[in-house]
Amino acid sequence: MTCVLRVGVVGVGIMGADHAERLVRRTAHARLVAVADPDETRACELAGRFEGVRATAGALELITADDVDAVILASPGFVHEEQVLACLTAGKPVLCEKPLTMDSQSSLRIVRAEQELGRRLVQVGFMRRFDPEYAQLRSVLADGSLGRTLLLHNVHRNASVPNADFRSEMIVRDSLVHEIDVARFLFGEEVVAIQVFSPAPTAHAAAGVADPQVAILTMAGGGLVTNEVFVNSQVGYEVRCEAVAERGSVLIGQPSSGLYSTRLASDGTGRWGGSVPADYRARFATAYDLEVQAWVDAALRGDTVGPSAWDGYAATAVSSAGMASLATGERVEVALADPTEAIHPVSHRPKEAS
Ligand code: ISE
Repeated sequence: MTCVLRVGVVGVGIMGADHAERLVRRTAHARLVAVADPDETRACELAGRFEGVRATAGALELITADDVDAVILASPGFVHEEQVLACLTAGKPVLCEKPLTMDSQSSLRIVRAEQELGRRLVQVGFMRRFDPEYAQLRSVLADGSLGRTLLLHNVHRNASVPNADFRSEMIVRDSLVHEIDVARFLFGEEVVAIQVFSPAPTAHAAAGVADPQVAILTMAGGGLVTNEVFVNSQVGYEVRCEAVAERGSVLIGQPSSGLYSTRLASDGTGRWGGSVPADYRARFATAYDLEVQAWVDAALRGDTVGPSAWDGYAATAVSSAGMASLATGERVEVALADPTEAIHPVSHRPKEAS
């Protein structure tokens, strides 16, 4: 058995650079060997921060390279299908950032290609599943002590979005998609319908962008999930979740720090409190570390764990329905393929509550 996984990272934007740093500094049994990006200058700049890492403009060249055992895709969603399929053809484990692809048909092609191959190679980057609080919440709900789960309330706020290209649809496809996966993960069921509401937008959103949005998901067993997604909240990255069950509720993601701090405010009064994380890298640092370590460890064992291609496909199918709902305000049913087409239809399914 190989004891070090040689990894290539495709895409050198915020997440690609973060994963490269993580692989080099904080991941055991992994070695970053190459980074790829169509912007070769940026790729060289990232590679140059580390010893012995090469840069290329060609994602496919990196994926097929002999010295790359496994690949992290942190490229934009519209190139994922081609790149994930290339990893499958090369027989290499791939950790693909969300969304798996831009629409459900292309995600389904990945599910089918993996099934044809006969073994799992795809892990989708829904990192909340690796966050200790989300994992604990799932265990509490799954052990049945609170009875059946009835409701989830998710809050997802970003301080701001990187550019004016971040339109209303992207709030559904790139941001809400995390909460869609959370709903599937915590309920252990598929989402059967979605309705997206657009309240009066904040003055901080680009013209014509519906921000914030509220999306209501209906789960297969009848449970409901409310999701507030607000990507120009100005404040910071706030992500929390409250589950309501028959005999109690559980809230995670409350701001906390080991420090109780006080300070004198400019108006002369004493204040207490901490800071809000600036973005997802800080808020989910532990989750990302655990996610990548689990991926590396599994790849070295010849295995794949975590959110599957089916999970990526199902989330994409719900967000596609969400984009249709955003356009009309109507509730849209989610059509999913036959789950037996997947190798692992619903991963991490909670045990039946007693
Ligand atoms: C970004 O792509 C992410 O994945 C973040 O977690 C999310 O909060 C943000 O809204 C997305 O743009």
